[in-house]
Formats: sequence, C-alpha cells, structure tokens
Amino acid sequence: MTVTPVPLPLPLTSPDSSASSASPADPASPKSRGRGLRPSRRTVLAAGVGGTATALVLGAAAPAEPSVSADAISAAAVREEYLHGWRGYQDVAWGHDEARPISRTTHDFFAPGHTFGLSIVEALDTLFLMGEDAEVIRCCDWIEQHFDPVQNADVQIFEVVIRLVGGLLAGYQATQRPALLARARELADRLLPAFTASPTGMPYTHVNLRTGAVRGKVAALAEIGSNAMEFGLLSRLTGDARYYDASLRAYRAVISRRSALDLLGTSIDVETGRWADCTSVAPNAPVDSFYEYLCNGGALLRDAQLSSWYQTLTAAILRHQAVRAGGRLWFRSVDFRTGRPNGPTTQLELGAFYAGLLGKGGAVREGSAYFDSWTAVLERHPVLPESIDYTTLAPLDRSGQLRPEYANSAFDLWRITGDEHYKECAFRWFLAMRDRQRVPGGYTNLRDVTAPAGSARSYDDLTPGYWFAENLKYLWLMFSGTPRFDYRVGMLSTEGKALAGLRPQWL
Ligand code: DMJ
Repeated sequence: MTVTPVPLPLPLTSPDSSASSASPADPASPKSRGRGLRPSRRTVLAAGVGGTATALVLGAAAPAEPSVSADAISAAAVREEYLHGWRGYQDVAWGHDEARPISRTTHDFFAPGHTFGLSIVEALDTLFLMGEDAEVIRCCDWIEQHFDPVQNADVQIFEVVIRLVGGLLAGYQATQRPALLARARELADRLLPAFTASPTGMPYTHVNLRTGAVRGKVAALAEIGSNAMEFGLLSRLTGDARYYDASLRAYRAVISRRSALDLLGTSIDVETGRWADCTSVAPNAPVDSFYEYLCNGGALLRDAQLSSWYQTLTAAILRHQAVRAGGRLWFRSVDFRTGRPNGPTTQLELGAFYAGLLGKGGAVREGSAYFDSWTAVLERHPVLPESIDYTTLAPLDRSGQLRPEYANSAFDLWRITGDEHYKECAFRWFLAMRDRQRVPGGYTNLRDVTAPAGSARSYDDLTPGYWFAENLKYLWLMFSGTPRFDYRVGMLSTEGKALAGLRPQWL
C-alpha cells in the first residue's frame, strides 16, 4: 500500500492570525450523506442544528438556539445503558475510584491505597444532564463528606486536572453547590507547585498532594497543556489569576520551542527546556489534548492567543503530517524539524477525537474525512482496537478500553454540520458497545476486540471512570435535546466535562 502525502488546501487563517479573524466553518448541508456504515432504517434521529456552525468555531457569534428534537427511543436506550453501568459501580465500588464489574472488586486509579471517588466525580454532570437529580445530590453529598484533596499520594497532574478538577467544576456549574468549587480550588492549589517549582513553567508530571514534592521532569505535551480550560475557568470563577497564568506560562514555554516548520515534538524536559525526542506524533497520544485545549480553551476563555497558536500548529500538522492511505485521511509521524516521516504507520484510537477538533477549528472537510477513516475501521471491527496500522486497518493493539473518542467526534461534527450521518454512526457505535461490552455488573474493557461478541475470555474487568463522563454523554446530548444543556454555547473538556452550557436552574 502506498502512502502519499496529501496536499490539503488549508481552510485555516494564516499562521499567527488571531481568533477574532478566524472564519467559521462552512456550514455543511444538514442532509444525510451517502457514506459507509449506514444502519438499517432504524428509528432515526430527527434532530438538526439548523445547519449553522456553532460558537465552538473560533470567534464565531453564537447562532440561534438549535431546534433539537429528541429521538426518544434512542435517548431512552442510551440512558438505560448509562444507568446499568452506574448501578454496577454503585453496587460494588461506591466511594472507590473504579469498578471491576466481573470480579466485583475495585480499582484505585490515581495511587494504590487512595480513593478520590473518581467515578462519582466523573459522573456528576452526566447524571445532571440525564435528569437523575437524586443521584446528583447523592454524589455531591459524598464529595462534601469524603472527597480528600490532601492525601499523601503522588498523582499525575494531567489526570487529576481533566478528571477531578474538571469534574468538580462541571458539577459546581450544574448544582451551584459551593463545596464543589471549594474542592476544585483546594485540589488545584495542591497541583500548582508542579508548575511553580519548574524553572521553565512547564509542569512536572507528578506531585504529592500533601507534601507538594514534585517528580517527573520529562513530560509529554498533553501533560503540559491539558489544563488551560479547567484552570482558566477556575481563575474566572474564583477571581484568582494564578491558575490560568500557570497554564499560559506552560503553553508559551512549549510553543516558543516549535520548529521552523511550526511543528512540535512529543516530550520535553521541563527543567532544561530541551526536547526529549524529535517526533511529532500529532494527533495521537500523548500529545492529543495539547492541541485540543488551544482550540477549545481559546473558545471557552475567548483567548485569541490560544486560538492563534492552534491555527498555526494545525496548519503545520495538515501540511506535513496528513497522508492518504487506501484513499483515506490519516496522520503520519514526522521529524518535527524536517517534516520527514519518522516512525511506524500506527494510528491510535485516542486520535479519533481529532476529527471533531478539526471541525471545531474550522477544517470541517478534513475533520469529516478523518471521521470517515475511523468509520471504515469500525466496519471491520465494531469495537475500535486501541491501535491500528493505517495502511491496512489491521489492529496492532487488539484491546478495547471503552474509549469515547469516536463518539466525541460524531457529536462535534453533528453540532457543526447538522448532518444526521454523525448521529447514525454514533448510534451504530453504541449498539456495538452494548452488544460486546455489557456485562451483568455494568460495562467492561476488552482484551481483544476481534474475539466473538460475548466471549467471556476477552473481558478485561474494568469500567474506566471516563466511561461515566464521556461515552454516553455524547450520545445523550445528540438524541435527547435536553433543555439542561445550552447547545449554542455549551463546551466540553477533553474528559467530556461540560465547562460551559449547563443550566443549573433545572436541578
Ligand atoms: C480520556 O481520559 C480523555 O479523553 C483524555 O484526553 C484521553 N482519552 C481518555 C479516554 O479515552
């Protein structure tokens, strides 16, 4: 299979242009298009978003309220599965980070012997959006009484920010319970030493929440940048600029080290400021949400600098990394100094979020093409494997970790284009997950997505916390048309937390 670089016309504004001058994506036809993975005619999805780009497109004015009519049957099925998973967590792991639904045991996500009630924090705003108010109150009560942000535990800053700080902020915005904002702030205060102790401002990877001791001086880009949304919102809600200042200083330190091609490497030494490698693996992990937070952070915080950086870096990724293989759009790894291919033809499932991100940044055509590439993988493997060889679509890592990225992109592209196709794809994805990953105690990861559906030997016995934050939230928002979410201005973080657009008056 030949892999050819794609000379993509850039839909973006010129490098370093500001967000306010970025144009919104062209609204695509809201008609359903004739692409692959068509479901048989099921009850489908009457909703549209009026064919307009949303405020997610940088600098765009918010359009009129979309008239989202619910597909009640699909929405009810989604909610039923969410509650099935939630009951599974409650039964075996309430108060612990994560449930192992088959062995009926628990998993400490951040540090052995410590719990932060991760799944409770992850679930908060999804439960709110689904109208599960008694559960929301129960979760808030648990957090008020038991959540401990000063444990003697070494934690990864990236995970604490996107999961816990973000979850508490979303929960606060849904409920207006002051304790949730207070906990988010206490936690962020405990994370700040990782930024302030660093000579470059780029955070160490880990901090001890009790002692403030830091460790991990080689950080991947996602670990450095995926805090601007949470810290920016926290600064806004508290009037304390320290959080957002720390984020911006870290971002500036990385971006000032970009190559002449406007590409970045993967990991950097936060003490010396030297790159630890010379490969741009974008949009794959572990750099994925570094780019996501430039775009979404720029829009959430109306920060033209973040948006401008996003446009500059994205133009370079599209120019140097986009390739066509088998007629489909993929992204190759390159040497960030020369743009030459560097590394295997691997694509991680985690990169599937990039289809939606491209759309949100204005590159709707490329986002849509990349989404189609992942849809082609789903035609072979109804549950996406963790990684594939993009020249053959063969799985490399066959495990399936209940990932939300494909549904995330479907949601984003649906909001931007109003195209029913994205809802149909998302629902097909949902049905495959239900067929293959549902167990009596909830939902579980798989060891091998190519094993026959229901093959017990393939079950990997974990419901990841993010399943409660992300997977079914995207589906619910697409099918329910809930009035609890303002579809014009709502914004989700990389962990699916609604950091804007929740309507607390509904609680
Ligand atoms: C989530 O924790 C976040 O979306 C993160 O940015 C990467 N992906 C996982 C879930 O797959």
